[in-house]
Amino acid sequence: HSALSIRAFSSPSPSPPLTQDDLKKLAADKAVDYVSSGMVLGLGTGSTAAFVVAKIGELYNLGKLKNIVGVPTSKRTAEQAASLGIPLSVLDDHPHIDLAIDGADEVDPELNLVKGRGGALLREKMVEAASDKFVVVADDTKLVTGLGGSGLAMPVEVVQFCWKYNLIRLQELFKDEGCDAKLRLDGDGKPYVTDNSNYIVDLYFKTPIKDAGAAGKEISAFEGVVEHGLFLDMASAVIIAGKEGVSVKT
Ligand code: ABF
Repeated sequence: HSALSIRAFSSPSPSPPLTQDDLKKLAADKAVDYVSSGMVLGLGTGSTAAFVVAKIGELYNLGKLKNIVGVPTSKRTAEQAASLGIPLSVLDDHPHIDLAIDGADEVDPELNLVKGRGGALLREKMVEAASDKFVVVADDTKLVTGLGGSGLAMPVEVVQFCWKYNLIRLQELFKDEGCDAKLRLDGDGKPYVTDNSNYIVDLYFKTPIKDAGAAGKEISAFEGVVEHGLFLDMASAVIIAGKEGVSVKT
């Protein structure tokens, strides 16, 4: 009886706080507003991008998006999109992409990005560089004041041949910035192998990278480096979801 009366007189309980997944989904739904029928779409990789692919699949299956073609940035995304029935293609057949939507690991105030902690940086960079418009979706935990400043990995994809040689060269390159380089391992403690059969060396900086433009060029100049996770001047817009709502930065 007393429990009943408490329920009767208490004010309605506040809605539960938004989880990080709720925020990712909010950003994803907002990004899908940019999608229209007839587009060739770059489909990103990662948990935030997966919400985008799911929404695109939903609208496609409802007949609200017609004649779209998806160009996936990883085998994982290709599997998800195929399971939803989204028609798929590759850059060889669709070298011109209207819009790519993808997540990021770090976003700085100029909309420069660190990407690739999900391991898909090479295909992501190829697809996003071929896109008229590249929209990034993220929750506000991804915002940084300087790239590499989160203390988390800045990935570099390297060929397997003498990977240690390049790991040491990369660490040496940034020794003044207190950089530590580690070969990425999979869950079984074996080297992580990318969709392109390469390895990943993760760079850990103690402070933000001083000159990301110069750093990217220096990393790329090493023979045997395939790609790095600095995505500079590539994003057309970043959709950020936080507890206070969704904002679009351009
Ligand atoms: C892709 O997925 C990657 O570039 C990035 O590494 C990662 C972000 O994943 P999540 O959305 O799960 O944080 O966008």
